[in-house]
Parts: sequence; C-alpha cells; structure tokens
Amino acid sequence: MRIIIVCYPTFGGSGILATELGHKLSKNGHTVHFIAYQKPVRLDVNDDNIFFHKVNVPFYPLFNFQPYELALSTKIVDVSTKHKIDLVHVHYAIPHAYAAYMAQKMLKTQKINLPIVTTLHGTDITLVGKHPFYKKAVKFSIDKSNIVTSVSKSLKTDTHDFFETNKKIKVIPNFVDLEKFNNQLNLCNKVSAHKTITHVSNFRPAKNIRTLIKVFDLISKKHKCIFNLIGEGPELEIAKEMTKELKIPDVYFLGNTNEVEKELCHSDIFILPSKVESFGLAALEAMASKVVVISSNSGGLPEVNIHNETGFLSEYNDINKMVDYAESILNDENKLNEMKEKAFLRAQKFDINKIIYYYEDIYKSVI
Ligand code: GMT
Repeated sequence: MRIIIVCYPTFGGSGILATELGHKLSKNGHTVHFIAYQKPVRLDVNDDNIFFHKVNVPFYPLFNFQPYELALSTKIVDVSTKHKIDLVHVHYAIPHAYAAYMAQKMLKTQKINLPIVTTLHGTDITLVGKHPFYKKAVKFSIDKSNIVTSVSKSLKTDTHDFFETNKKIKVIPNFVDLEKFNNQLNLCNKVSAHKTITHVSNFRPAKNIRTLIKVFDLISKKHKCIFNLIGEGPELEIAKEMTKELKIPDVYFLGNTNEVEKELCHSDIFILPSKVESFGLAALEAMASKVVVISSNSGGLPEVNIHNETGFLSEYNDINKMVDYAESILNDENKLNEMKEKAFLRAQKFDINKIIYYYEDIYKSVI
C-alpha cells in the first residue's frame, strides 16, 4: 500500500508512535510518505520506502496566524496525486483530521478517492479538542473520518462522552519495538551502586511536574537515589527551581533524547503522576526496559500499568502513596526484581509485531 502519515514531528507520544508505525509499515513492504512541518524526530529517511514532505507555510503580514491547515491540505492533495496514495492516516485530530477532510474533498473533484484514518491520541480529545472554540470542528472531523481509532478504551469513552458522537471507534493500543529495547538491555551496563528513578515527558502541565518533584524530595530523604528527568517543555524550569529550593541531591536533567532506551535501561523505577494520560507511551517504554512504573490511575494508565504487578497506581496527587510504593520496593530487592520482570512481561503484549496487523487490517478495509 502507499500511505500518507500526517503527524507532529516533536517528542510527543503521537509523533513518536506515528514514526514507529511508519518504519514498521515500510519494513512490511508498504511505501510511507510522512507529512509534517519538520522531519519527525525519530524518522529515518534513509529507508528506501520512506519519504518526508515538509509543509511550508509562507509568512504573510496580513495574517495574525498563518494558515497551516490550508498548506497541509494542499500538501496532502499534491502528495496523493503525485504518488498515487491509497489512504491518509492522521495522528492527532487537531488540525490533521480537519485538513485531511478538506484534501479528500478537493481530490474528489478530480475523481480521486482518499480514505482517511484518524488516530486519536489524547490531548486532542481530553484537553485541547473539547475546548468550546474547537469542539464542533473536532467532532466534525472525527465524524467525517472513514475510520477512527483510539489508543485506549478510556480515550474511546472520553471521545464518545465529550463529543456526543456515535462514531464507531476502534481501540488499537500503542506499541513498542521490543527488539530495540531488548538489544539495549543486552548492552546495558548498570554500574551505579544506587537505584535510579526516572521520569520522561514533555513537561506540560498535564504531567503534574510539581507533584513529581515532591515525590522525589520525600524519597531522597530516606534513600540515596539518582533522579533522572528526560525531556523538555513548559514546566522544566519549574522542576529545576523546585529541585534547587528543596536541595534534592543527585538530580540530573538530561534534556530530549532520541534514544530513551539508553537511559531507561539503567533505571529501576519510573514515575508518572499525570493528571490526564490517555495511554502513557513513556510508561510502556519504561516497562519494555524492565523498569517498575509508579503512576497515577488517570485515563488509560490502568490499561498499561497493572497495580501491584508491573508497578503501582495511585489516586491523582496522592504523594504519600507514591512515596510509600517507591519505598516498598526500594526496601525489598526481591520484590523490585520480581516486579521488573512482570513489567517486562506485560510490555510483550504491546510488541509492535502484535499490533501492526490491526492497522494493516483497517487500511485494507478502508481501501
Ligand atoms: O501531551 C502529551 O503527552 C503528548 C501527546 C501527543 O499526542 O503527542 O501524548 C498523548 O499521546 C500519546 C501517544 O498515543 C499517549 O501515550 C499519551 O498518553 C497522550 N498524552 C496524554 O493523554 C496527556
């Protein structure tokens, strides 16, 4: 098949997932054309079946906001006609599903049929999408997509509830390329005498960074641990300030990385206290690296992290519970190791090789 993937090129989960999906589709013999405003961070364009098309939005002084959707839908039309595309798969509804619908309508005038598959990722529904300024347009683009998928059952329910739509939504969970994580685990050389506690995110308000730092602080008062924070975003400075003020020792801000597995393989515990989280791809990547996850029970996290097995789930903002859970495994090496194995075992269920067929099936059905 010849497929267009539209995604965000940043370190956010939707762009990462879309990129990994494209790589796997190309390995399975499909041709994949990525469209984004810059090359997605994990995209390897050396692959013969992968192409990248940049959306350029020329600056025009009349506009307060440059019309990205217009440029994107034009790009979808151009790529579709030039490369005889079979379908477009957009990741994140805003504004990608909307632009794809316009492209579909334009192509129809040339008697070209371009089916749209829309994957809902999370904040496009739970935070941004349901805002009254966007809601009607988001609902419209969901309803007009030929197939809609969501990354968790929780997100499917939220979509039906928030948008009052009966649109059929197929749940296809996120995945990891386990081979990559296994290779890294085999190479990993954990040298530190101390346990490592890690957090990976885009440091947006939804990630509940203040609570994370408070949890680190309380743990550090009783245990000498290394605290690694990976990623960048609006609340990174707050995190840095707080760790300084609280004088938490051994905190390392590692910035963005394309090779998160190289950091996770040294870790013992992963903490994700999110307020909203449709799935928690970062938590799944931690589990694939044999790391125990302590997370909130928000959104789709309970579909990934199993309480008392692969890690622990706490009520949103229950700092003391999260600290207690961390201590229960920091004080018990056997339990920690047992849970690491269970986390790793659970991650096998989300191996890309098990999930890819669901996407290939819906592509076939929509064509
Ligand atoms: O806000 C983010 O965390 C980024 C966002 C994205 O779309 O880039 O992540 C969402 O999609 C990921 C991939 O499907 C999910 O694993 C994340 O849970 C989800 N984030 C939220 O729901 C907050």
